[in-house]
Amino acid sequence: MSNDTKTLLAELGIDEVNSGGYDGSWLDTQGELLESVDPTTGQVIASVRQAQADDYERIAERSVEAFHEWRTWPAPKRGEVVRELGNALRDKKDALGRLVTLEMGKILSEGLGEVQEMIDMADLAVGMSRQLYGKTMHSERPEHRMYEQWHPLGPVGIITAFNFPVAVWAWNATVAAVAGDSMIWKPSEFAPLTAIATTKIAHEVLEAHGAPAIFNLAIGDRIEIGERMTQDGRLPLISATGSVAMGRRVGQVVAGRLGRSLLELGGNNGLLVMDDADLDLAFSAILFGAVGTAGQRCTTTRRLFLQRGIADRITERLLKAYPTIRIGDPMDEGTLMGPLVHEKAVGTMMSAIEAAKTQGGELLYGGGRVDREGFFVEPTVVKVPEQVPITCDETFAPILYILEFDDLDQAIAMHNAVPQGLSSSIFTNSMRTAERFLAHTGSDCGIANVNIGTSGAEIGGAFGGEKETGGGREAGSDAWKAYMRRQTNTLNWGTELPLAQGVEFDL
Ligand code: UN1
Repeated sequence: MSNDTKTLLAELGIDEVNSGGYDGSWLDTQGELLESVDPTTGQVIASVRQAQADDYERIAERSVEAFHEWRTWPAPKRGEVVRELGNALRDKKDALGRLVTLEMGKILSEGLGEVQEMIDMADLAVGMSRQLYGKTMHSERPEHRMYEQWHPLGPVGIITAFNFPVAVWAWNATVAAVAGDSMIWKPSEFAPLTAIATTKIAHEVLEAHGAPAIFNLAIGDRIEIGERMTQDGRLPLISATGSVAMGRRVGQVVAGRLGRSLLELGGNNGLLVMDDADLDLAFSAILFGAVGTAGQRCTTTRRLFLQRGIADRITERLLKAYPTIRIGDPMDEGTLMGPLVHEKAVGTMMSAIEAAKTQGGELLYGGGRVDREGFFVEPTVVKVPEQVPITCDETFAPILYILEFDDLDQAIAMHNAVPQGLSSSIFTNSMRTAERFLAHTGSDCGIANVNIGTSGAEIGGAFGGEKETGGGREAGSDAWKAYMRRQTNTLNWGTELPLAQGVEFDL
């Protein structure tokens, strides 16, 4: 391990072996050792002693206690704590961003961007803490008042994926905190160290403000922690990010106990380029969308729809650019693409490429593994004659499928003919075409952009998608409502008791 890495881990309080459970203090967990592997080298960075059932029980109990105290704090006071969390993240932005890069392999600029996303969320949530508005209605009865209030909901279960190991926690945690909730975080088993570092930062902020331990952590396996959390009636909301298979399970189990789930699952994002588009803009967006984060964003551009008139020009330009993409250590300045997260992801990518070939796809670029240590692959371009089974799947890897089309209606139909519905975009200079794409008969996704790529959404909007993407909305806009319970109040300040709907009931 380099001295730089040692200094980094020391700065963030990461030891050689770390506890995987936190409930206000770090638990003496006894579960199996989980190794965190640097995908750039394949070497172990540090290990985590996972939480087990009894640890989980303790964490859940303490989270309920923390909730009971935290909900009595006025929302703007809760906002002040979240402001301090944002400031603490500002102080640690460089170190935490580096740890994200080290542990999951996204390039440093994106690792830092991820921490920036947490800071932005904290700022947004501070504002929200004074804007948890309910509506006032006009009662149909005289001398009555009707209104709604939003109350804290309870301890929230947060399940996150490796690809945005800390930003997605912040989408949930900052909003849940101002909403008055405590939480239990089950991070990805492929990014446990960033979760520990984040929890340590949050812990200091809570301590400094005498706040209860609302930001709890349970690192452990799917059965021991994930299932237990999903089945736990003490958690009224489970917010989960990850695969469709995982979300289906979480959704079913939580629905079975009539709890709420907020799901952010797979995407299979399409980008349309029309003949009249600004091709320079489109080209840059495709490159970032398809290659950024080594194709491991849920918003990654996976399907590229090119109108016939410009299809060859864009394809040739991409094929010239792909060989110049600098693949390497994500920590090095100038690297554009780091490794995939683990060996299994490399295998999954290779199988998808094979499937594409047997389904009529023509491999235009890449398709292989890069011959070096770690989990590096070539960014890949495959041209497919039409939508085939593999283009309907989300493969978490940098494979871009090119499809050509004649007219917009045909492109929209192909675009929507997949089970997922997260992000989408169109490049055009025609106002009519743009509006047609954004209309109810256009893109069926939760996110639809014009002259902007599919990935890299700002936090101000509600993030999430339709169909198998799960329907959840996180981050900005009114996504906070998922973390609170709505109460409708009707208050009679008169001397009569008129009944609604004109019902008479007199003795
Ligand atoms: C994810 O991949 O789970 O829009 C989230 C984006 C990022 C978030 C991606 N802001 O690409």
